[in-house]
Amino acid sequence: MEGGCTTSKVRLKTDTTDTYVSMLTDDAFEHGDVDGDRAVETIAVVACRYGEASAKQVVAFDRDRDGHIVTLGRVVRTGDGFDDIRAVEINRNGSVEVRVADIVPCCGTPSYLRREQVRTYRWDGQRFAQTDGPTAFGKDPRLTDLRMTMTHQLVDVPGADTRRKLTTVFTVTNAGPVDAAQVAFHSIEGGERAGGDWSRCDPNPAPQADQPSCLLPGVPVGESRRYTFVQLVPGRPGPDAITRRFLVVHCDAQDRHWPDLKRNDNEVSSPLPL
Ligand SMILES: [Ca+2]
Ligand SMILES: [Ca+2]
Repeated sequence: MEGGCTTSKVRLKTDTTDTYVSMLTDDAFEHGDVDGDRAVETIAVVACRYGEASAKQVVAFDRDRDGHIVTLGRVVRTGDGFDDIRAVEINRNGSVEVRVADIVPCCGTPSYLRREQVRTYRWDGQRFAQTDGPTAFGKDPRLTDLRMTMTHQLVDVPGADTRRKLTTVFTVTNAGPVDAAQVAFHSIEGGERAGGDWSRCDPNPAPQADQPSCLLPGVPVGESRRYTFVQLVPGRPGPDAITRRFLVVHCDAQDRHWPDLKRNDNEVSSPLPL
């Protein structure tokens, strides 16, 4: 079994248990002499789907003396530090160049998060070993660590208005290593907007900003910025009011939102149910 995929002793049967088996992908075969015997081998990408993703491996096939197709060896497979195989090519000297990706974007994960590398493998007489290209993805250099703290003030509104005026001040610090061109505040609504930085919010963020409550100019590395939001909230929380999790997210200049290197210090609880 590899990643939930059965790779041997598969039998057809009639019961309803799902058994995931490996099969050839739609990717074109590659042909070339990868073991230096002057005969051409075939390289194929074999995949086995489980859940949303597919486990993939690059396999080299040869022919034995009787002309039967036999497996020469596995070049590489997903799970060895990467999750996807995007392309395969045999280069002029018989090495296999595999374009790998760190993730398989699915389920709302934006595709720009994916990183790709070309890694080269060569048959050493017994197995395929990596001979060129990077061996790891490492930490994504595009991500940063924002931190948020909050102070607030809640005062009665003068006159007949039973509402109260809630002023929240968020201090956002960028612990690095990347400048945050913009910051997106999420889930901070909950009343009538009544001043502070609301008027500075981007009125029309791009879809990749993930529909924040407010998108504002961000915080360079090593610096802090204060953001103030004033809103009029009910004097007594309504029946649907909940303690919200106010969240700050790094957005780049193209409104693309990015994961945080350390997510748990990006959010604070609302000072009252909203
Ligand atoms: Ca060969
Ligand atoms: Ca953080």
